[in-house]
Amino acid sequence: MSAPTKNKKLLAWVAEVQKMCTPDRVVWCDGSKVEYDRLMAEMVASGMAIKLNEKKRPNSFAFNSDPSDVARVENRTYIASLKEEDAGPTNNWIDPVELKKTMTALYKGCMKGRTMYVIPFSMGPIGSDIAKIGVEITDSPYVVVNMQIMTRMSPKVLEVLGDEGEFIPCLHSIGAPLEPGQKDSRWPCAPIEQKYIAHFPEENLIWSYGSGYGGNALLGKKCLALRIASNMARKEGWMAEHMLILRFTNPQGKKFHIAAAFPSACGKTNLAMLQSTVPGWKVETIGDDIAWMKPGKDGRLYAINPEAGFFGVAPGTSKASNPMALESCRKDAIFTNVVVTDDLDIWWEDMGVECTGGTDWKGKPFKPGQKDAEGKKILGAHPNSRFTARAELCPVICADWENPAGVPIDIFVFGGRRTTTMPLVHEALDFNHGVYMGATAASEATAAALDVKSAIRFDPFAMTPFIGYHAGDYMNHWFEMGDLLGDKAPRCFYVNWFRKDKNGKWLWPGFGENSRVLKWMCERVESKVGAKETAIGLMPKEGDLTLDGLNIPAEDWAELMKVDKELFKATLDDAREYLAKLGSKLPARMMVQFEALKKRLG
Ligand code: OXD
Ligand code: MN
Repeated sequence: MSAPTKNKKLLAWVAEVQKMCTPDRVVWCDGSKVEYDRLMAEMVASGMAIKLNEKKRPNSFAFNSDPSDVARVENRTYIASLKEEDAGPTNNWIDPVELKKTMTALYKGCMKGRTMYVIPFSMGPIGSDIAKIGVEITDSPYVVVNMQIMTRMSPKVLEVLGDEGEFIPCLHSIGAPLEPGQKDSRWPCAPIEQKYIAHFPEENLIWSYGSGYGGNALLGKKCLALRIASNMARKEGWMAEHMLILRFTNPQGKKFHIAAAFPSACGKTNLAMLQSTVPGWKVETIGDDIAWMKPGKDGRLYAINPEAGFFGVAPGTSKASNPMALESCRKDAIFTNVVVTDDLDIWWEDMGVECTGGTDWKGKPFKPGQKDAEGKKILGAHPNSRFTARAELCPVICADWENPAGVPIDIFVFGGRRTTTMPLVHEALDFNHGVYMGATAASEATAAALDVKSAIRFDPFAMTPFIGYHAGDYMNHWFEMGDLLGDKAPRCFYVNWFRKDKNGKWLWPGFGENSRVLKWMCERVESKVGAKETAIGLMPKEGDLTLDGLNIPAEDWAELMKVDKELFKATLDDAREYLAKLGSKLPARMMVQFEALKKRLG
């Protein structure tokens, strides 16, 4: 197949990879429907894909991965910067020269018996000055079809790239060469000790080997749009963040744009597609996972969603929790590691619909409610099973979601899952205080991740696994962006939807009702409401956060908004200990904020 580009750098790289990986053939991808249909037909024929019931789930397919290849592998993810101190304590560092040697040995001949696909793609609307072009080379047709949904793939990308343009090379192999006559497995991949998800920040280069799943393999997402982009953003004066973006419009038609960062299991996709319960206020989705933000000519911060689809966690997604996500995958969707029902539709735990039976994610017969020998419920869908859905199918997608100029961000929201201590909402005293709030955002550890000393896990800006450089430098970049934006910087808020009472009952209904909290934030921005100054920040005054129709008893509300200074003080040692791990790169301004908070707590 002749190459559809004259870009010398791209042609040279493709030739070099072809020589190293020795595929049987090379295919340049164009993102077309013909290409999508052909690859799906091939995967159905080989047994890798299951075509779902055309009447129930048009043009949709299900895949089951190998049980060893079901999630991002953080302990096999590397930042191979030239100097170790540039990767910092939150990343796995490895010497780039050594790593290239190891990985080159693995890549040698790794595509034997397979097709090498070349995927030019744009993260962000093609041609937007916030967007970036990447090219992924992969031997996985599953990756190609997912990239068609998650990124912009079209001949226009190569047009914009031109003969001399720059792109981010993303090399991926499942690491499973096929010998002549060898039967392929349904989900070929390499064993864990051969898996590497590697980033070379000085070269803006990504090398991934051995896994075919999610963020390990769809390299536009976490690898490019967060790890490599965060590093580029710092050098170029913009921001690449693990944030959803939404528009909230008030009854007068005034639009507010909110970017929010939450660690996993905090309902990020649900918030991005929230159905407002506040009369006259409307939410529209711009993105559910990643925001790229750049100062505009007017000095405000403009955000785009670099992705074109949602790669959402399936279990728990229901008509009650997120009807808009369900609607987004009503057709043209890919499902990975869910239950395929007897009538060839899909199902997962807490989907809110009945399932009479089917095949579980491991390919075994399944009926909900079955228990294993130890009496534990057998899960039909893997807890990290996913839907890949086109953003344009989301019924509440914002008309401006593909605006190349982006949308101006008014509000940053940080948060985590805390059953105690953190009130429902508080606002930062100023931007630098907001940076401290984001940097010390924490969630309660699950039993499996409980660390001996502390029951809370810090996850600054929900970026721990995605900061492509030293976390101290990253925090400093946040402060510097605040300096640059000055009084045009977004206002910062911290929320906690997960507070419980002494008996373990949720104090806040969450989901659509979270719109009441967002409304208060917007009214703060407009100076329509005042706030009560507390030791930790600014909080709603009596009656400013409307609770009509919620039936929240006064004592529950008081508990939800309580700032227990003693409890807060008890978390300060954990925060100091966490920040100290960043060593000399911890910005001095962070400790200024820490000391000020300590003093306010008395
Ligand atoms: C994701 C993640 O998959 O944050 O979005 O892990
Ligand atoms: Mn994410």
